[in-house]
Amino acid sequence: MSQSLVGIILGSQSDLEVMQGAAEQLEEFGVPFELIIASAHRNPARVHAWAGSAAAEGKKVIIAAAGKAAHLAGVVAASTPLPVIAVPMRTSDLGGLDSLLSMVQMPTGVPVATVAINGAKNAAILATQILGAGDESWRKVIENYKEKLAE
Ligand code: RP5
Repeated sequence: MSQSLVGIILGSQSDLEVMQGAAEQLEEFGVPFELIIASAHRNPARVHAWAGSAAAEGKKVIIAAAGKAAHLAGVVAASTPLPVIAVPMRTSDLGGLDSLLSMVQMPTGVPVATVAINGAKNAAILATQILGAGDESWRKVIENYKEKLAE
């Protein structure tokens, strides 16, 4: 199996259905990825260990999806030099505005790139674009994708 270039981390099993959209898009692009479920609240040690070793393992980008008081992307960003893309999950009480504000309002110094509420597919596209910034073959994948979009 190829080395994972993208790491996807979900705060809960309940985020998986939406985040399949990111996994499917990466599969379509041929980007190798790893997906784990670990909560910043329930499994902080596991999150810290996973994020802390991601760069050394060869990952280039992280996608972190969580809902409600969604600390996960920020916690991951605190533990890795890799770029982190945050996906705010739609929630039953506040519609995902809670998740969105928790992610997009990161204080200066620890940025995360936040996509739309439930924006799983965009997270995968952005992750591949980040790969493409330093690798011609991934850039070509995005160019082909954009050509198809325009058709
Ligand atoms: C967050 O709380 C998860 O990311 C999920 O979106 C939300 C609800 O989690 P569950 O109670 O469904 O496990 O930690």
